[in-house]
Amino acid sequence: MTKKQEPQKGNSKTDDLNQNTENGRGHAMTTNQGLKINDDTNSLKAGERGATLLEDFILREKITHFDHERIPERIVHARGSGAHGVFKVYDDSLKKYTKAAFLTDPSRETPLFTRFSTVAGFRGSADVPRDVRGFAVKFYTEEGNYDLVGNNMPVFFIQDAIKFPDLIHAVKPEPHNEIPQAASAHNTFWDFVSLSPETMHNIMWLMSDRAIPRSLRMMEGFGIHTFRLINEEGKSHFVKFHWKPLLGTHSVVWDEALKINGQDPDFHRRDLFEAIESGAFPEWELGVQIVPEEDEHNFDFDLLDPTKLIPEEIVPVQKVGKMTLNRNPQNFFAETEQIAFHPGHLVPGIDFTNDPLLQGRLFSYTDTQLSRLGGPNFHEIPINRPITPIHNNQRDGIARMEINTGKTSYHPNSISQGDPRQAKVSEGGFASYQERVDANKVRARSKSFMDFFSQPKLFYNSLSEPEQSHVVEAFCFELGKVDMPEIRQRVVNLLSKVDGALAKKVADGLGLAVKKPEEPINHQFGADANPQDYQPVKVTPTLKESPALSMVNTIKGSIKTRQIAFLAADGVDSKSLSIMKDALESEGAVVKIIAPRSGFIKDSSGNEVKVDHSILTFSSVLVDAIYVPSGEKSINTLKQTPKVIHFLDEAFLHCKAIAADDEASELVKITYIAKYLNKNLEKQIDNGLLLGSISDKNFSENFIKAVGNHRFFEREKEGKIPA
Ligand code: HDE
Repeated sequence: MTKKQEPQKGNSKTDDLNQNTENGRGHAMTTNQGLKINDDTNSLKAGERGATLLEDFILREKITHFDHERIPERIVHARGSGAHGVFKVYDDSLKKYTKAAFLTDPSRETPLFTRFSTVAGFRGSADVPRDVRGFAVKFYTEEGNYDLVGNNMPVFFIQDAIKFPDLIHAVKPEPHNEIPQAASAHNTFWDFVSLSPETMHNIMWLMSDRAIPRSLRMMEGFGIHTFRLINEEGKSHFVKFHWKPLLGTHSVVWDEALKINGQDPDFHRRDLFEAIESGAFPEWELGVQIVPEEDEHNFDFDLLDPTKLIPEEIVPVQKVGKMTLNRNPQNFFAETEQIAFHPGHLVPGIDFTNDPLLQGRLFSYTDTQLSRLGGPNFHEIPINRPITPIHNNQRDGIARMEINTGKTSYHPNSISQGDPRQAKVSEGGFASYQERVDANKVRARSKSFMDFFSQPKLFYNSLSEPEQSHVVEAFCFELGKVDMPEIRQRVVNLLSKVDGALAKKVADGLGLAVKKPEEPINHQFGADANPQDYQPVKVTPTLKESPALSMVNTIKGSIKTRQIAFLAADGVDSKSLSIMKDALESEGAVVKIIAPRSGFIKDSSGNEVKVDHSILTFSSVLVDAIYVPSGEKSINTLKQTPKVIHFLDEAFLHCKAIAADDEASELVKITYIAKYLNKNLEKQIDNGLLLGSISDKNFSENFIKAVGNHRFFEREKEGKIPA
């Protein structure tokens, strides 16, 4: 385990939050009015066995506060986990594009708070449904708060904000019975999708392994929309923002995700919390794709269309700085729950474009806080307030904290000498980018948004074979849960526009045929619009494949923070255990001793070894790899423990690295791994199944390599073992 580091102290946001922290250690208990409490255990009664008295203000205060503890959860992204951190830009190379100081001054360390989330599930739902993940970062800059409110996928389902309530109503539990929780696999979602071809690109990402991340620390982040960077001279460049995790982008497999949600619904939250507590601070590089204004129309898609990405092979991602998450919140509600993000929280040097999805978001995020956080003063909640002072003429409202002194609350005024005054641009005043607009007021969508299929195809073409087959399986699962055949059929028809072979495989899985749709397939247009104006247009894309879209090409090799289960029982060989444990821990991995019972086991030298989890309370889906140390007695006990056999089979099914030392191979031989593959286990099957000896130095090195490879999907080609 990496050594625990002290949380960063004394950055401007930490100091700011400290003003509001409270800790009861060493103090007497009081009411909210500061009165010391003598008895917090018994209410005031008319006699020991008598009725409770209405005058018991201590009881009333306590119960009343309790009755109002809950606030409405977020309409979307209700389930989330967050952490504090810092951002530092590498150099001043972005100066030619932006005047945002936090993006250009390498001497600045900007405090921040990042919240990751699922979208569809309720606040108490599990962490690993098939879903998009929110990736929202609030930078507390010296020029005010800047929020980059993105997702872990680079595109969105819809092109215009006016469809957002429809999309969300379709994916949330169905209104008549509130089923299913945190799942898109149901009629209403796929009904909406089947009638809205613009969803196809994000749907392809949603059906891919990107929708079931291994860890929040191993996800990319994307701002999705095209934004603007504005430099000192007022010149604008288009920009797309990316977050690239230094641990690489990795996922679990679907069968594993289903099981994790039962075994540990807090899987991602726990993983993030524990990594930060142990000092293994997660890191991401901020990347930018910059497009000069003159090149706006040089792409085969519209830069304002949020269902499109700019392939990295066409506009490379420049890595400009690093975010490090280094401190857990002290109180989940006060920080992670009450944080309020808004894509409209800007600083000078960054501005919007006319992406119609972004434009709608600019309204929604403040509006939703009014009911979620109870009024217009949510910016005063400690986690939301900027580190810069706030001076304006806004006043009052529910739960106002600020005591605004002075005789004026309007502008212009003479009584306060005109203060607070407006700031010139040269003083840091924000001035919107002066984009020239000359158009009719219309309810319409641009023809340049009507290519719905070439980027989903690009995404599919760019995936490796196992990734593609996971997409097919995901479609079959999701549509298998749709019980209206006409909806399934419409989705298969749409898929045939993306990729014929994909559509055929999904159709086969569902027992359908691929049919040509007879009617126009886009159903999203106004009552008086000409449907033909909204039908898909065919575009021949410049690129056939974009290798950056496949997780095969992500960063691999590190085993830092990877969880390794050691299966052991009494009599485990002390050397076999300690040599591998030391080797793994020196690379930053986390070893968990799993035994048939809790407490301690005795190793071959008679020493007590602490058991982290009994096999009853643990499962292979919670770890990245498995090692079985030798020791005859231990192996004999494990052989007689059915859950151990299942543990190994399941890890193999999920393509994880497994190593067995000496006689531990005998245990592997009685699993399905041996039966199913029907091969001589003395020989290595793939680089992820290692049957060797701890006395051979290469053994632990090869295991470390195997864990660093993440998964061995080539196993899936041979079929799947029943586990
Ligand atoms: Fe959001 N979104 N969204 N969204 N969104 C919310 O704001 C909304 C969209 C995203 O951890 C809500 O405070 C509309 C795209 C994240 O607190 C709400 C539209 C992207 C989070 C809202 C979108 C996002 C939210 C719910 C279409 C990626 C969680 C609670 C026009 C670029 C932030 C809240 C957190 C949260 C509205 C589309 C990301 C209702 C109307 C596209 C990461 O205001």
